[in-house]
Amino acid sequence: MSTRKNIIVLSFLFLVVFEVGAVFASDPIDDENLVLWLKLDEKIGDIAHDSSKHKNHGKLVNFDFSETSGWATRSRPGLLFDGIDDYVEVPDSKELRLDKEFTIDMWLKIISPPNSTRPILGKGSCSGPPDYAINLRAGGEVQVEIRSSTDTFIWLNMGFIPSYDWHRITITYKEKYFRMYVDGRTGSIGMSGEGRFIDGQYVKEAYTDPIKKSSKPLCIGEYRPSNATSAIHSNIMISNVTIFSRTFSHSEIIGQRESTDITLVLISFVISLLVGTLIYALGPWHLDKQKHTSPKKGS
Ligand SMILES: [Ca+2]
Repeated sequence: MSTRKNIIVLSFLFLVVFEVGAVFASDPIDDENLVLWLKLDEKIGDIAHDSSKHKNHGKLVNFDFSETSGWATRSRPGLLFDGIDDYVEVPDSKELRLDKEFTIDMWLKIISPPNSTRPILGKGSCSGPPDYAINLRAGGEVQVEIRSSTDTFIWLNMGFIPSYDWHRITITYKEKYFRMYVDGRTGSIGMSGEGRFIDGQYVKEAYTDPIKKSSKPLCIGEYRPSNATSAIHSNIMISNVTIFSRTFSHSEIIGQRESTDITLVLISFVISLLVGTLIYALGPWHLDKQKHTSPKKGS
């Protein structure tokens, strides 16, 4: 077997192993750093089940289970918030009190771009300033907010997210740095705010104080100021919310973790199988073989 043939066969085998691995690696349930995993694909009932080992199930509050409020039943699974009073409350637990390192990863679809800041997800946002939160600013700009134990806070605006379409939002935090991504990319959708690019990634230096760790629940879709009776809500859809107590690797950030993407992996596997077969069938070593055998015929 020629060296060139060995290289092509080994490359092909690597591709197969990589893609089969991608199928099995796409399930985060075995990750010991998984803190919360709300798939939001229930389609029935008023509980958002946590698929992590911690079982921090969320309670749906004020959902009408109509065309404008509740589980999505037509297209992609998810939870639709009416923007009037719908929210999900996940009880406080020690795992949800995030510390020096974490990743929040979720899929978001903006139904109505708000004209003022609205909540997406916040630890404690149902009763005053959150420990950490993801917000939606006027026009549909995603914002991250982190509060310290001394009640100082920082925020970073990620850029405007197009409405009426699903986008993946990923926020990582390690030591004193945020890294923020939309659809696995940094800086692709008009980033703004006070961050700066480091090694091609949009980074915000955070306060060195520890992150605030209140005993308040994690709320999705509601912010209620501590000194006010009225709360604000968001007209959005959300699916596949995960929180990890570690930062994602680059491949996890650019990769996908949806069941539909396993189909894509399988399709690309079949394509690579066909391409591999074609390369093998038409490979240049066949020409080498002809060259080597022809003198024998002549002799
Ligand atoms: Ca409602």
